Amino acid sequence: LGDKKVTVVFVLGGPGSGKGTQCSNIVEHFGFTHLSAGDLLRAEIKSGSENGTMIENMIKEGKIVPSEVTIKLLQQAMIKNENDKFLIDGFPRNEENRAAFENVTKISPAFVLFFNCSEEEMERRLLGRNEVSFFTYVLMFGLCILIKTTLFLFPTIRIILQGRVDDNIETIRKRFKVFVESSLPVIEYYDAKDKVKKIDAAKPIPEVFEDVKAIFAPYAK
Ligand code: UP5
Ligand code: MG
Repeated sequence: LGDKKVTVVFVLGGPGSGKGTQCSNIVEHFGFTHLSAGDLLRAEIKSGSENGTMIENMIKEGKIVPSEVTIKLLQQAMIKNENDKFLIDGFPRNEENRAAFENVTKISPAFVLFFNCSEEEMERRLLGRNEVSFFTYVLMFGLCILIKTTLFLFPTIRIILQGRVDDNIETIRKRFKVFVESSLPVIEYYDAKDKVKKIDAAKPIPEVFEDVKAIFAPYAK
């Protein structure tokens, strides 16, 4: 990153704990730039990069993509963006991610926002997210027939509406296991340094954001 001084907040929590949802709120109110490691990896798959197939296979299995790949994407995104305040969502996911990021970028986070939520609730949310896209899918199918567009448009619509390949019960279980075994130790590491701000993420979205707001107050625009 050269001479650029940046403020970084790591946003961590289990799959479906609400990281992405709350990051959007923080962006709106506090002028941070949201970098979701998962979104960057999914964009890399779509771009047809040489690593695409490897990344896709790892995401389908709920495994953690090698640090070099993710760190490069995060670094590029931070260099490209004018902003100096970043929310890094869903990274670091294991000790190796954490150590490599600090070594390569020399950045340590201002703090770590940790969304704490039960697996039961997270599972409900993730399965619900796929249901929504399935519903939209059926709706679009009906619409296609209704307006008599021959179904040639349908494959395109299907790609646009496709839910996440990892929001099925088998992969969700794998993601939970990886979270407990590999990602929780990262939160413990930062907790020992007094850097973790833990949020009860089981509450409704606006209530969670009230708690988030209190934490970000010093960063008000
Ligand atoms: N929702 C949100 N908040 C709610 C609330 N308070 N009450 C009720 N509903 C709520 O939310 C999930 C769903 O819940 C949404 O429908 C939302 O409306 C609802 P979201 O905000 O999307 O939760 P989030 O925590 O962002 O869940 P996500 O599924 O994105 O978490 P993951 O950590 O699993 O996904 P991520 O994209 O970070 O990673 C995916 C995969 O990429 C990983 O499994 C891994 O294979 C790979 N990866 C790496 O290898 N390395 C990385 O560094 C990052 C990712
Ligand atoms: Mg997310």
